[in-house]
Amino acid sequence: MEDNNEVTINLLLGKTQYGKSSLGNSLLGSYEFESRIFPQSVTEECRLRRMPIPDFARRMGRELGLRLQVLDTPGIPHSRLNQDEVKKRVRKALSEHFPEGLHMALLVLRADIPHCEEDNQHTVKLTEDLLGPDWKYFTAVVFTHAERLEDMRLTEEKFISSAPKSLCTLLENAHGRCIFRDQPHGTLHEERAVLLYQILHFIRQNSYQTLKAV
Ligand SMILES: Nc1nc2c(ncn2[C@@H]2O[C@H](COP(=O)(O)OP(=O)(O)O)[C@@H](O)[C@H]2O)c(=O)[nH]1
Ligand SMILES: [Mg+2]
Repeated sequence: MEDNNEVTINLLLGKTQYGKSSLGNSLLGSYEFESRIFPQSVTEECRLRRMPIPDFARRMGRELGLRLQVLDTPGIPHSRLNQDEVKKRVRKALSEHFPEGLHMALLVLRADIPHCEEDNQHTVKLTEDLLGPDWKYFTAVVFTHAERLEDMRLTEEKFISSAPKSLCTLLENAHGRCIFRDQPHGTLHEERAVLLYQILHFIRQNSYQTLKAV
């Protein structure tokens, strides 16, 4: 934990239309990133938003503030940018905005569509490419559209045990750090509290270390 009792998180990675920008808004508790259903990629530039959350918690009699930083990124594949261009933009944003490194990258996947071997291998390669070999210690998987689990009559545990091998390997690599996110209901602030609680738990488990981008 930094001296000023502040932690900084996150980078959002994942495919177009998987819900990265929408998740970023929930993390910030505010509609900061454009997020909508659309036949083309909506996000083209990396965007950083900062949000101070005063009095987030108390520790040893002291108020603990949180300075949240969320970096939204264009997805891969992208409808207008080639893969190298997206990587270039993400790398540039990482070095510009996180010179001290980042606490947690969120790899956004969807719970409502099948995960194919090739897709998952590609996701791992991309994450490793952008974050380096230590990505495994600093990445959590977020499954959006998890409200559909009910339609599949699956619990979160059953979903994971029914997942294809490559997805299980991906989750193992991420040391089992995984969050299921439902269609946002309730207020953004309520969702933020739930998400931050889980992410801060992962960050605490890492003793607040940061990953320096490669
Ligand atoms: N039902 C449902 N819709 C979601 C969820 N997450 C995101 N969406 C919707 O999916 C659409 C695309 O989201 P967006 O954040 O723009 O995706 P991005 O391309 O990854 O940034 C938006 O209409 C979101 O409201 C979720 O967990 N459940
Ligand atoms: Mg987006």
